[in-house]
Amino acid sequence: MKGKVIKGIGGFYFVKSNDIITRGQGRGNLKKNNQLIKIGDEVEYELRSDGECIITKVYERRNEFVRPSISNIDKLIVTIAAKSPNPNFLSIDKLCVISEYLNVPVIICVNKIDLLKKKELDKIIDVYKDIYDVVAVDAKHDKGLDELLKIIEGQTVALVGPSGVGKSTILNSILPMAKAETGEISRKTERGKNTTRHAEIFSINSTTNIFDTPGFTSLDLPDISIAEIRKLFPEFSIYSNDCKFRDCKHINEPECNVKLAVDKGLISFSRYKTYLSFIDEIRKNSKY
Ligand SMILES: Nc1nc2c(ncn2[C@@H]2O[C@H](COP(=O)(O)OP(=O)(O)OP(=O)(O)O)[C@@H](O)[C@H]2O)c(=O)[nH]1
Ligand SMILES: [Mg+2]
Ligand SMILES: [Zn+2]
Repeated sequence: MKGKVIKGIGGFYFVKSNDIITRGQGRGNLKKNNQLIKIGDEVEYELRSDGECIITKVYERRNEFVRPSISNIDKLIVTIAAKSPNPNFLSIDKLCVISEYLNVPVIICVNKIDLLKKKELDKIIDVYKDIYDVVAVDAKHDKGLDELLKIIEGQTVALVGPSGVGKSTILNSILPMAKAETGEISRKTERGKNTTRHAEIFSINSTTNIFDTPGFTSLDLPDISIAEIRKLFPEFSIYSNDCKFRDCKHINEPECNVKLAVDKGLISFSRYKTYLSFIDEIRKNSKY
């Protein structure tokens, strides 16, 4: 039988097929390495006499993420809080770069807009509004979710982002029957407490699905070279054709049109700073 893995807990997976959910485990080779089955996987499974199932095969994935360990999504909702916790632009941009690398479109969802003045909020939105779809919401008070719903209608999307930004609250606001657990952020550190422990897929309607995922603390860049990373900043592309050197890396080459665009404020300085620090990170990790 064919089904979809919608949740995994402690070596058990929950496979959904025609609205029936069966608990099971991976067979042999699949079982040895839990990472081999990801939430979102289309799988082949066999029912056992005790009502549980054995997953025998994972079908080819359209795409797969390492962290969170999910697969087969149409869009990634990079979720941030306007405040508490404050946005960490490096980790936001890392998620964007990973998604670009996998060819998965990004939506930036700024939550907790009730906690920040409009002027301050616009500074965050301005960094992304010309690059990605940006939605601003206040999930605690059910504001702005209609626009998010419009963008994700008919698709399978995943809420990802640091602990405490409100991913599970957004899910509950869209789908109250999800009843996902939410947790206060720490007053002292202003960080979330890793309330959500497992990725899980929730169906909003027959064609729209949303993954809630655990917050993360650190992420690795995809395994790419310095020459490749610039392609993962989509806003560079319209300027880079006019750099003097065709292979310009936009670091300190003369007549670099990307740097010029940064100086003119046409490319966000925050994003460019991220770009330079990703280059450093690749250099440090490179074996050569
Ligand atoms: N003021 C305000 N608080 C919010 C909003 N959305 C969520 N919160 C609060 O933020 C805290 C964290 O929310 P969660 O939904 O648990 O965050 P999460 O991203 O799922 O966190 P993890 O599961 O740990 O990754 C809770 O106390 C929520 O009530 C919002 O729009 N405004
Ligand atoms: Mg959560
Ligand atoms: Zn350049």
